[in-house]
Amino acid sequence: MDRSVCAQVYVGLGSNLDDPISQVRAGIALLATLRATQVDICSSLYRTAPVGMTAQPDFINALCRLQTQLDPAEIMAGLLALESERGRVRDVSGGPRTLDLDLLLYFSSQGHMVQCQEPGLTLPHPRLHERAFVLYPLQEIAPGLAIPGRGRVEDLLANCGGQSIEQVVVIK
Ligand code: PH2
Ligand code: MG
Ligand code: MG
Repeated sequence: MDRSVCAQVYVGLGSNLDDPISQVRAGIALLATLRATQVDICSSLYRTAPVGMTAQPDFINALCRLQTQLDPAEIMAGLLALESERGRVRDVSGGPRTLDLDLLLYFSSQGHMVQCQEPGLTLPHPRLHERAFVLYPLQEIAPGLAIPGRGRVEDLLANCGGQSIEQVVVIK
């Protein structure tokens, strides 16, 4: 695939049901099946304490960067279909899930960060800058990345003290 015409997309993976490590590994494999898309790099897997609704099991989180010729809406539709494939049931908002695939950041082939606010699709993801379970793996695979309007990942992480996160599996 010609990378000069590809967008770079960061996707967050999360699971806290039905063998979360296997769910996240399966999620990474499924991302590679998206049309006109390649998985460029994956972070380690992290065990993280639940943020928001705390009365639920710990999560396994990871992050992938994709090279894609799909536009944001197409990627989003693809991610929702993959979540369904892993048996995702949307009952409790922010509650336990087999597999969550979040479109976090979308950089056009010219390197511009796409911003959009539409029902069902907000870019950048509205809460990524305050979540250690996103920022930590982001720092691992894209050190020095700055999120326009928010700042450098390393600086944002400094404000996430108290969010428990532990590296569990390194994928090489
Ligand atoms: N996802 C949420 C809410 N809280 N907490 C952790 N640790 N990891 C998640 O992926 C997560 C969460 C909603 O998507
Ligand atoms: Mg999420
Ligand atoms: Mg989600």
